[in-house]
Amino acid sequence: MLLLIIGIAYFGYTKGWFSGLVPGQQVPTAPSQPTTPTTGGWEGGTFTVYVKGRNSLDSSSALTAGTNFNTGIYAYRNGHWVFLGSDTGSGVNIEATREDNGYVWVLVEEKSGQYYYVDVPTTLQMNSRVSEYRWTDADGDNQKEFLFKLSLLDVPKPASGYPQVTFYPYFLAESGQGTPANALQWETQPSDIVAGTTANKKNYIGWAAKLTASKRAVGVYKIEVRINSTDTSKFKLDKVNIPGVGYIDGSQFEETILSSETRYVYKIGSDFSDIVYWKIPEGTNNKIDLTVCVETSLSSSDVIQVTLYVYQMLYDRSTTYDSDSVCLKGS
Ligand SMILES: [Ca+2]
Repeated sequence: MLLLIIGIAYFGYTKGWFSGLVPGQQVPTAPSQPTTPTTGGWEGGTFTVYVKGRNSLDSSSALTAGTNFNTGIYAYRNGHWVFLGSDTGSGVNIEATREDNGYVWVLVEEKSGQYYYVDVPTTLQMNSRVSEYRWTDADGDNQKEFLFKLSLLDVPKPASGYPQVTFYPYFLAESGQGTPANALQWETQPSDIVAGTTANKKNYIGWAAKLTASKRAVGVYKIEVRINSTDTSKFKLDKVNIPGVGYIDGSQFEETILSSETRYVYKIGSDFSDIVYWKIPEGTNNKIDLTVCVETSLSSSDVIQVTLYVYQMLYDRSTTYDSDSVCLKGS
């Protein structure tokens, strides 16, 4: 047995299993992310950067920088954002320095009257030169926007002119298109329900919403259910289906009992970076399931009214909501 252990130990030693344990021997560490390109040293230089917008839900649609959305190219130097230039549709020459380490940041944000949300996941997926983004205020207007980190490393030098890089930010067309009431509409407004007098009866209220047209999206930041009663022995919010978030248990809503009603609030987010976007791609059913399940323990004369509120954030951060009510009756 002892021989076996010594044998394994010796074998392990020859394989370097214990190299990190030997005093004085350097422990190998994972290489840190290179800040210079592997082929030659990064020296900076002038680059022509093109920013070409695309519609995530409409591959035939091209969006022009400066016309359909705002953009700017920034470097992050010594803790400060430095504006380098902006493409207005035909490319812009920017000068990157050695300290930029081969990266610049492309700011992308909505433009007044153009009704587009920035689609971050699709932008990351469709640009091999972009691996991360930030949600920050780089242009100093006290509002955050998305910035995508664009690699300038290993860009081939053309026979003439500057090395060229094209960045494709993706966008979602906002459903309202300038009319907030159109951003979200009811697809199904259920009739009142006879819940009966059975205790803990589960009542599924089959609300559904729709967008004005396919190939559009709406940002949603809050869901609220209001019940016109304060007697919580008669009802319980069981579940709410919130597309893009989940079939959320009523216990995850914040309950507030007011003088004549009880409110349940589920806050999804507060700005473009953390809200959900309900999308209707072309050829898909324009129906957004918002089923709400309320448990009731009613007497035959009870009637409680349940109202669903859906709060939306439009392309320009303005907000709107839709609501609809259904009564649950004891008989
Ligand atoms: Ca800003």
